Amino acid sequence: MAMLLKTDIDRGDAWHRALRACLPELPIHEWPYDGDPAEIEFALVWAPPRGALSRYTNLRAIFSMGAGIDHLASDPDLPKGVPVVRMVEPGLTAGMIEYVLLAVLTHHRFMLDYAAQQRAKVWREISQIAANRRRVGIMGLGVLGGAAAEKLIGLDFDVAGWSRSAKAQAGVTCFHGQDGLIPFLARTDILVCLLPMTAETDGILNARAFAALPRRAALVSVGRGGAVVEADLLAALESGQIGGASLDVFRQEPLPPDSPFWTHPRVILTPHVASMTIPDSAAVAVAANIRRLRAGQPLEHVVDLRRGY
Ligand code: NDP
Ligand code: OXD
Repeated sequence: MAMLLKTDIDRGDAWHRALRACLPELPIHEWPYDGDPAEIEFALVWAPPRGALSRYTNLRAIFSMGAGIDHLASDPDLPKGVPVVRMVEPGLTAGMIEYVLLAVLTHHRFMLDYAAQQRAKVWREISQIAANRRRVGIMGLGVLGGAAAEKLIGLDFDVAGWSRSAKAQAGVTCFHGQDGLIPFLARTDILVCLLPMTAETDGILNARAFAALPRRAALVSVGRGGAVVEADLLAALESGQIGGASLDVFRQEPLPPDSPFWTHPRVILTPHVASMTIPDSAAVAVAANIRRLRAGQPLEHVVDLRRGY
């Protein structure tokens, strides 16, 4: 039996090396694989074409190469009854913590304003605000949101989180569900969106949500672009309701060249790189899960496809 590997960016060699070190007994076949489909027991994939996994009739698990599984859940021909496992691994978490801290500190310390002043050769101090007076709100208090919250608390920010179900995390003011959304937004100066893409989160950051934030709040969008209604965000940036945004994910990726976000002076834009799965640490996590399955134990981090994450 073997594993089918379809990587995100061109990192096939790194994945082969990492997987071979952790699973020396398991042959790895890189996509596209023309051999016997019956050999494939596991798939570790990023964004396979629709229907492509349906030919592997002996699949026991599909491992998403990323934390998000929308690239799989959107496939109507995904093999039925095969567990889909999202990526939870320390390298991916560490990268997201770095990006969220970088973005929150950028807005907290007025770096967009100072960049504009630099372009205009203006020497002017803006009054600093203590971190404990800055209210950061994290939408999606899961593996990544929870880890980012912990580090922000370490920097003394006033941190809240919003999730689907009720949660408790030390130092975090927790809100949940539809009833908790507007009160959560109303106390948030810097909003970090780390929600997965689901039917419920589609377009959740819309004009109503932006209006609920304090004036000149900042947005850090790192979950999925579909959460943001881009026209509403542009309008909120134009009106000054949103003071600045760090945008890593977009409804259409790559972002079309005519998108106004490319040149917006109040936007910092990155090409969906807030974090990346790191082959060395991810292979350890995938191998541990495969060993659990072989030992007759339940797989960890299996997603609920009906819920969408
Ligand atoms: P988790 O599944 O651990 O956490 C998801 C969180 O979102 C949970 O707290 C969940 O609530 C909450 N949530 C989901 N749906 C809703 C809803 N309708 N209302 C309120 N809260 C909701 O995921 P991860 O933290 O591992 O990853 C989050 C997302 O980050 C990924 O799905 C992916 O899209 C994105 N990502 C982006 C990357 C990038 O480079 N830009 C890199 C990696 C991930 P509850 O706790 O109640 O279940
Ligand atoms: C992920 C991503 O879901 O990189 O891991 O977007």
